[in-house]
Amino acid sequence: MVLPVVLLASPRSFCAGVERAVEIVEQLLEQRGGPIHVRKQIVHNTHVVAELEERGAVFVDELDAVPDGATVVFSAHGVSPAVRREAARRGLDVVDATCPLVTKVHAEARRFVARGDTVVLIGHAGHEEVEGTLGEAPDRIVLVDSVADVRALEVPDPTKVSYLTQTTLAVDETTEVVAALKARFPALRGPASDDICYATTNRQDAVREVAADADLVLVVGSANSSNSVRLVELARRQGTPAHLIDDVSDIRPEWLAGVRVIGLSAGASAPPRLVDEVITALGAWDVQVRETTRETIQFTLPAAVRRR
Ligand code: 2E6
Ligand code: F3S
Repeated sequence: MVLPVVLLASPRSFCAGVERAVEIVEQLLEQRGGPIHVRKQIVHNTHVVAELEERGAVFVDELDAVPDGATVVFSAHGVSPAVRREAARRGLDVVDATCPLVTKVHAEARRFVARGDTVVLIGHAGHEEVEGTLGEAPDRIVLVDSVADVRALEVPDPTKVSYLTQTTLAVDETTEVVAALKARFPALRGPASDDICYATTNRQDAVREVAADADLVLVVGSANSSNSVRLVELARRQGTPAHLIDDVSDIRPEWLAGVRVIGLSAGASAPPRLVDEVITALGAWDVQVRETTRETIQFTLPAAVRRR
């Protein structure tokens, strides 16, 4: 068997928002001891969740599973104002791990609604980030997922429409949806800069680069991780077979038949060590890093967990 060359996409794996969210839970466990309750998965990765669970984090679906007065962490994907109100009513000690770039989208939603616009949120139904953003003004924000959705859209005043996006969408698909919105609503207004976050954009650029030269693309990430799934779809749209793997054990031998060059990346919520394990298991004879940009962004921790 010919050992493969691995083209390692860079940037890949943890983004600044995930680093911050995981660090918040780790610090709380260290400073206050377990159990620390977390509403929803802190980030959409089975390994991150399992490791934190082992250390004393308790992941719950809703606040009613959190004891009165306990500490609860809000996940990186954000929450609706209704969830914040409920936590306050219950006297819960909230530590908010919402990514600052999601918080920015919530602020835009409130600003656009306040100026009287219907807000069109481009995103995927049922995703926690989308649920949280919609919750800023459920009767004034409408969700669209595609150009077809835009065509079917009815708004009270077509001259007063703004758009926002989920942070983890495919850049190319979103450009098409925004163009369709502009065609239907020429007075459309949007955010000052894209809501698709820097980490999503950078990981897509890097995967595009490796997919062009690879026979197969593997993306480490969990099935419910929107940004990870987008990376697989992007590679496939380029014509390169691609698979999402939670870890090395998901790799099927038949995927590797006749494959000489493997493009490898990881979604923003996938721990770097899982990528190392894949490289080791593939027995690559050469690993070439394809860096499309270098990330330096870091977010500060909330005051509640900052080390004094
Ligand atoms: C929060 C917001 C955006 O499914 P998705 O890609 O949104 O989430 P994760 O947890 O896989 O990635 C990080 C993240 C957190 N992205
Ligand atoms: Fe935030 Fe983007 Fe990561 S929204 S959590 S920096 S994928």
